[in-house]
Amino acid sequence: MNIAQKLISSHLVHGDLRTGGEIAIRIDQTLTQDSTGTMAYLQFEAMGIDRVKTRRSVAYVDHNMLQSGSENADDHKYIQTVAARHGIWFSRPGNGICHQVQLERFSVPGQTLLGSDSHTPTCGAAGMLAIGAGGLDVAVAMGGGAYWLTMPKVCRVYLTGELNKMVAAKDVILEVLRRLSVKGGVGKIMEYGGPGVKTLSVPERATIANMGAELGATTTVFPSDERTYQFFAARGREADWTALYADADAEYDEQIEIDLSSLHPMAAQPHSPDNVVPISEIAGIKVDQVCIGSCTNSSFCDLMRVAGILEGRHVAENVSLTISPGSRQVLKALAENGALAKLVTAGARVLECACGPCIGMGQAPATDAVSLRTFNRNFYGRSGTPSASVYLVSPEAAAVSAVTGVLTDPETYGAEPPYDVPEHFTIDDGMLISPPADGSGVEVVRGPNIKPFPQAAPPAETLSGECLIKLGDNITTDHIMPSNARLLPFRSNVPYLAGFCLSPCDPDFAARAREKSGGFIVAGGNYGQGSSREHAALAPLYLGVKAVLAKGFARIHRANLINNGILPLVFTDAADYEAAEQGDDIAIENAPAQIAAAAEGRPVAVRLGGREIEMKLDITPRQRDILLAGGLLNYTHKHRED
Ligand code: MIC
Ligand code: SF4
Repeated sequence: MNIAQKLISSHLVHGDLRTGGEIAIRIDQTLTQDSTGTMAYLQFEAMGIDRVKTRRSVAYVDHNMLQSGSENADDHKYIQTVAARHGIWFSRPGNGICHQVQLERFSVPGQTLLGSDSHTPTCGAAGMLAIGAGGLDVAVAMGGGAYWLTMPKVCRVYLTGELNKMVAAKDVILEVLRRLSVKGGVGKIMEYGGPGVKTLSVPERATIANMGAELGATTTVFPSDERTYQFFAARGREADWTALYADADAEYDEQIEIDLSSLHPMAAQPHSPDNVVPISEIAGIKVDQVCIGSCTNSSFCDLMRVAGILEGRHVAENVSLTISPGSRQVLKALAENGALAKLVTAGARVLECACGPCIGMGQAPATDAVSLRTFNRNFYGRSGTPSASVYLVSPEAAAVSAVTGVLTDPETYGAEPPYDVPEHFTIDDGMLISPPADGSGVEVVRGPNIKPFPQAAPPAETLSGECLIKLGDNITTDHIMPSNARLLPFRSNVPYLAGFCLSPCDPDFAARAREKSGGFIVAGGNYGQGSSREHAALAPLYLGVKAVLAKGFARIHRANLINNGILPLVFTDAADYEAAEQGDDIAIENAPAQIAAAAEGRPVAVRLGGREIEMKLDITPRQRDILLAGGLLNYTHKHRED
């Protein structure tokens, strides 16, 4: 077996390992962060379960950190108290980015992790099966329910050779994105193997696993080997380590090969992580801002390389350089060894250990600015400045360019400064709060910003309305439910957020949806790529959207639509998509019967702008029951009653 098959088969509670079939797996660990967490915990509370049934569940606060009003602090209080009430660990604001802290403190090779954040696969770097999902799926897993998914294909990424100096793990994943695109990983687990793997440390593997999310992959896995052991031992966690390798005769559905020594520094150009070119082809672009950090590139090793490059140099006058360490442990280690002083001396603006600029929480660039970021997403408008051009690069390229003031290929800049990795880090879990043995006495504090979430209802006999908007390919959840510093504080307030639904595509969308009492969305391929945010389904639900008619869907968003009772219908004939127009009348007669028949593989008859067309609703019997029950919460209640 390959590693993915080993991880799945040891957790399988339904189905078998045949590609494309429906499987269910037991979940050992869950994580939430604050921007998806409030909703996940409201949903968990609605399920009426007293204490989580996982081996470990952790609630992080790392996204909504700008307290420019009372909203975020209120949400933090809610999450802290609801966590204590139900047996969940709490990682306090300031302790770090969820994926970095989870990897450092809680990852366990061989276990499963479900997180309400699309970059949860980061822990695949330590041999976990770590999957991102919507809040409702995570709530169900906290209650002991299995996680259901389609058995993915397994694509081996066979690594040979070794990275050259100033070439980084970031360049490996940018190369994979260049080759496969943001749709290339859909329905797949990316499994790294080959002799090149042992040349990569766990933090380097984490960069690669993290950005597997940008391929649309279900997750990414690495073996748990000697290097993994070193990572655990340096953090006093030897006891959590076990070995995990693919069998010598393991088979894979697909394979790509990368010779690490052939790679050169890359950049993903605006506005997509797969718009990748070698930096040498575009070097010289004047840079206004450089941001180093995020769950992709904020490890101790990343920041040590940055400190080495910046030592004795200064940030160019035209550049603002920000650095967000991934965790308090990273920050502390940099403080203890003097690297922090080098960063500050060079003119870096050191920010909190949090997502920060990656999710547009501050540091929006100037109008028309060029911003180099070590992050994972450069979707249109995500930085908070729609006219900005965001390029994704390695920490090395970012640091070198911060000094030169123009986009610079780090290979042209001189030798890579060496640095030492401590054999043992100072361990301080003082910002992690373990839950009380009995939480029944804990009072859950709900601020005024926490509003009830919209709940789906079983489908009506006829679903009818207008095509409210027609969209193109690769619409991200940042388009559907933007998350800038002004909107992120309202993640517990769907009625307010709904007013901004799809606003980057059409500022009048929400008003139109309200005026028409709901309707339908028509879209191209890979609809809903990016974030796991359930709000991209909850806001349309609140606005009365009954179905999305698209050429194709991204995995997590599709599950979020079904979990919230919205039909994800797929065009079987591209001409039908071409012919559709905003304002077309749409109707689906006998909806419940058609949904039931769709689970048997039958097409769904849709009247679209006066034409009768057939669409595909590719659902399993369980998904049929979820849709007919009016969403996952109703389905879960019903199942418990049965
Ligand atoms: C992101 O990177 O887009 C986020 C913010 O971390 C999201 C979660 C969210 O929208 O709250 C993600 O990746 O799932
Ligand atoms: Fe946070 Fe950015 Fe990572 Fe999302 S991608 S978890 S916003 S650092």
